[in-house]
Amino acid sequence: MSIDIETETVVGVTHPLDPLSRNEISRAASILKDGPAAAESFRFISIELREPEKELLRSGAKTVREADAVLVDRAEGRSYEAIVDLDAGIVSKWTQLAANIHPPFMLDEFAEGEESCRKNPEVQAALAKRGITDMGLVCFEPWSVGYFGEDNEGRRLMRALVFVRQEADDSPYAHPIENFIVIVDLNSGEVVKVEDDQAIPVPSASGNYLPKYVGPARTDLKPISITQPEGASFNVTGNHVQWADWSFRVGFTPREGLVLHQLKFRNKDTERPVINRASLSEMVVPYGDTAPVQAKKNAFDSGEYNIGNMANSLTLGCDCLGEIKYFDGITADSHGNPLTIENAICMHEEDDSILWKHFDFREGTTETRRSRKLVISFIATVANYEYAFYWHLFLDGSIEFLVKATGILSTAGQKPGEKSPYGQTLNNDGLYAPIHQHMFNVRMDFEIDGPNNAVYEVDMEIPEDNPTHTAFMAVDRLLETEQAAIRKTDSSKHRFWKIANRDSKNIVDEPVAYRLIPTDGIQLAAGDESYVSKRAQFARNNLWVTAYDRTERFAAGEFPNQATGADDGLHIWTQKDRNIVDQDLVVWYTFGMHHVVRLEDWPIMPRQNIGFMLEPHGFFDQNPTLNLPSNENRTETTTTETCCTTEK
Ligand code: ABN
Ligand code: CU
Repeated sequence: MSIDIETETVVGVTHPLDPLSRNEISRAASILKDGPAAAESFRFISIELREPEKELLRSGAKTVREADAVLVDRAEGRSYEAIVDLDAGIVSKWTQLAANIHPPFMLDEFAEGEESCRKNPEVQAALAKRGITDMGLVCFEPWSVGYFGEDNEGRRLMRALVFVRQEADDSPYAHPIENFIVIVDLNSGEVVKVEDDQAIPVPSASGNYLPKYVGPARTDLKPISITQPEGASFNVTGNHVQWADWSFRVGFTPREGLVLHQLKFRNKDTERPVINRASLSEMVVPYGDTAPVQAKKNAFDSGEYNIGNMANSLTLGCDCLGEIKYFDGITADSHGNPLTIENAICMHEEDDSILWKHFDFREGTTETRRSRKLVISFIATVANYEYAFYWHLFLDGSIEFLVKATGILSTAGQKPGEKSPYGQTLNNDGLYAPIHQHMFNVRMDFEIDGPNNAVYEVDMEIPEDNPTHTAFMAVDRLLETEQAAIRKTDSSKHRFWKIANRDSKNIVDEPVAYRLIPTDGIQLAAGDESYVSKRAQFARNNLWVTAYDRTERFAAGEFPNQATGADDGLHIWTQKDRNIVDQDLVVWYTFGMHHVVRLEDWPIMPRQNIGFMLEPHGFFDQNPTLNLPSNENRTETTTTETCCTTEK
């Protein structure tokens, strides 16, 4: 047996849940090119691991390495799904998708689409009429055309928003060319339409944030250095991580970015399953402005653009601080070549202030224990915005999913002197940023002490018999079917949801459980009749629970790009109204940020935190962290006292 120093895996041994290696991606592509995708016109949207069936994995039986691939034949404009058996070297399934199905953008198409616009004579002439002639400074932002009731004749289309920089590293978002849109056929590269409506002077005031524009940096902040003289407390073997009582496997897909598999917590020498698989399943960013260009802005950053493909290579000291373990993200370009996003995932420990404390005022003694969290994260740039996604695992069994939204507002132009009621005017030069929402859905295949779980809604209730007028209590209500489990947050009832295993009881004979604290539990503001709401029905409600089906992966469906929303997604699957009591079930939580823009969000937005918590709720028999040392952070002490224990 030999160990690869770089990856710490046993050479030649791959866990069935490990993402495809570069070699496996190349092999999948060449098997397809030698088979049904031989024509030069085929492009690869994605090539990723086809995860083995859960039951097969659980049984310990040998699994086959398989790839799921999505392709488009640019010549005929049709898309295909393929399964490639990498062990046998064959294409085991090849399916032509319906003509109205349009897979996400490929990475290469961002640049290709922009180039198609830039070199088009009609675009050049229309911009020249607006006084814009230096095409090198014009930015065509490659948004999807979305769906607004039109017949696009089966074409995959890009709807470019247009901005113009004043010099190469100027921020384009300060200078929108309002009422100017270019529609491009992504397959042919043809400019299909130039929408050149009422010209508004392009705002010219700068929106730059680079040091060379904003001047010298302040010098009063002293360095904070994070040191872990004995190294980090995690052990990593390949993609398997063990930290404190937690263990899990790290995954990465083009669509979701970071995936956590087989998350378990060791308790009294038993590895207890908590979540089998957790990931971002979809996003939508709808804008509330009715202005012609703005009303069609609604980005499904996962399903339209494959947010994992847009993951950044992270940098020590900037994106992550401390003793870091990085994982690469491996994906494919449009020709099926493997593409490594180096250091796409960062993992490190962070101090987290106190975990618990008590000062015994009678005895004059104090016990304090510090909290720390394991942070596993990735950051994606989706044109103007950055989204940093963090899973936080805490010593007491709590889990947090946190999104930090930063980057640059998607802006619009108005006549100088006017103030759109649909956004925040940002300067006196015609620039504003429309109101919008950032809606996220996280899919969690729970497995609390085993696959069969149930979900309760817990509300505060005031009993009728309330002689003291002080009564309130928490009342559990079992959610029995998929329809009954389509729920909204209700802060007036202090609502939360509990995922329980009714066959596994705690010390007081109650089902062990985790609770989902529905913070940031907002809903879609766009009306139900709007196209975006029909496509993003997952965001009309906060909680959805489905009976496990491996084909139900993404909240807005497998292929939401240009989709109507009538065929796929949570709202369709839950029409089956399956039983979800003591079943293998999946919990989907929708949360978000209602972004009423403020001046401070310009020219670059200080991060806004959005997320939710999962906390053990009777999962343990008592606080599981009594065994924490009191002196772990002591540096030097001259007394016999440790810093977190003071005895009389
Ligand atoms: N945020 C919408 C988007 C994503 C990728 C590329 C262009 C636009
Ligand atoms: Cu925003």
